[in-house]
Amino acid sequence: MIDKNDKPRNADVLIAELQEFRDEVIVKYPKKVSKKRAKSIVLSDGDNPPQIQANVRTIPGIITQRGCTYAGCKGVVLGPTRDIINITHGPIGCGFYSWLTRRNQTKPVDENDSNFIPYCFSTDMQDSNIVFGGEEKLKQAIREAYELFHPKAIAIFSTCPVGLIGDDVHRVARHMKEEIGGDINIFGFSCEGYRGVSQSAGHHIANNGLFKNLIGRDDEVRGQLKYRVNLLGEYNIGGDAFELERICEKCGINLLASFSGNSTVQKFENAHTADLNMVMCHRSINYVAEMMETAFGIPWIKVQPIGANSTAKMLRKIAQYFGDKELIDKVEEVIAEEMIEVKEVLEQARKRTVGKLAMLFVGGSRAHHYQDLFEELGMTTIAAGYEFGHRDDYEGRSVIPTIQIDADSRNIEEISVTQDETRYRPRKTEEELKALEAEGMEFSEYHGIMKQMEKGTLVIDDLSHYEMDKLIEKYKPDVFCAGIKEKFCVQKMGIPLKQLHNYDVGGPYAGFQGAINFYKDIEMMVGAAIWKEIKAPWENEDYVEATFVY
Ligand code: CFM
Repeated sequence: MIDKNDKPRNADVLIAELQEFRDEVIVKYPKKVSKKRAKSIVLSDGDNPPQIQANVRTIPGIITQRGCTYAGCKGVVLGPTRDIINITHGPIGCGFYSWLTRRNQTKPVDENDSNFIPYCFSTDMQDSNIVFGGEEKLKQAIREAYELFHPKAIAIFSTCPVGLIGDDVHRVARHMKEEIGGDINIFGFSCEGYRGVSQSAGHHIANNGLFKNLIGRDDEVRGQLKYRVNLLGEYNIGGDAFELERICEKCGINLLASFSGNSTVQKFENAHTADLNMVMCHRSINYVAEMMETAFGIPWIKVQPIGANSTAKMLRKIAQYFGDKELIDKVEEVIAEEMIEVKEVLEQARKRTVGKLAMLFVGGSRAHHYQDLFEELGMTTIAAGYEFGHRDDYEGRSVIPTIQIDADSRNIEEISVTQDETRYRPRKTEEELKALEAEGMEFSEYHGIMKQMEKGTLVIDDLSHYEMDKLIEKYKPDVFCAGIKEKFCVQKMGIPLKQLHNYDVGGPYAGFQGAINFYKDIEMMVGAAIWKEIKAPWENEDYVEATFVY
């Protein structure tokens, strides 16, 4: 089907064709669908990103990449914390499919440190619970979990049926906190799968819960007093957080908490004693950054430690913020040291990667971040998009005031946060902040994916399976980045697919060592001759036959 040898390689030719492609694809849909999809498929335009339709419902019948609100809350934001028992209140499938598939890792400090990540806790709701209510079963599950493990905290996550039948997980949480007594922290999340249009709603609900139930409960100032930072939106997939912890430690930066890779209850409770919040994944955690700034006075900046140059940039930003010569010098020394191996491996990899094409369709931030790594490899991203990003993740935060709030967004609780009476403490004076801004430092800002993409390249929100097939057929990218749902369909078309959610079996990809890993993995994928040999079953046979195995 795909002849990889006759693919057009000239970027200008490609870009000219992209507009045509967009129209061809849209035309194939029924009229109403076509009208709607047209608003989510746009061409990037340098510094003037066009308006894109995002964070709206997927059209029924379209095969989407998206996940559900429960996945965003339980799987994404709270899942990576090792010492909370996360109980899924619902049918067993919801718990099972969110059990370890994301490859978020953790490292207990010693054998007394709790680690519940390898477990799957579920109330395993049955038909009778749906009919007669599941609250008693949930209470029983909490009692059982407490007796077995004596955790510091238990969180309850609602799945779709819980909302439909009206079980009140918050009431159960209060009841069980009283029953168990002591200082156990028990809290619930109304993160039913259907509550929002995607997992993005779950992030917001999780952020609210983090703020209400965990952040700010422990005021003790621990560890070194200088350079105290948090890293928000880093989930330790494939060990990313371990690499970033290593780099911070080497520079003498005190990373108090990452939200929530390799985290613990205590790290969340104590995070408000930091002097700077760095936001890595804007989509999933910008709410926590905003709330912590309002309540405690901690400024936040967007960082992006995916790619060796981007990691260096992040370190320089931290050093610039603290403005301490000692840190500035140390950071430069570490960058110089780390870059030696980075350059060696990159030079080797580039022999096979320069000029190759990539497409990235993942989540709400990686489709952007990973473009830096491809850039370092000399590859062009000709099409990219998020599954569930909002307009600000595409066009930049400046469009936030113009985003229309629809019924689906209103469904998510907005908590009002005010300045903490005793603990609000501006980390910098107005003048200091202004001086930093004059030097080019940007606070509370994210410019989105589109400004980085080459003019004329395709940006597609909530890519459908049909659109993906067409993109691959026409452009024959050298690597397609997406997730497990796309992986084998794409590979059957003779194109290697890199999972950018769980990294397949790879990682870490963050930081300097992560960049090295990525260069090697991508070099191997785009340089392998085997993909040309792959024939999908339908290319050899008129029809595909299968027999049942049971
Ligand atoms: Fe943020 Fe993530 Fe992502 Fe995300 Fe995700 Fe993920 Fe992702 Mo999968 S929090 S938005 S909801 S960076 S699980 S670690 S890879 S879709 S791009």
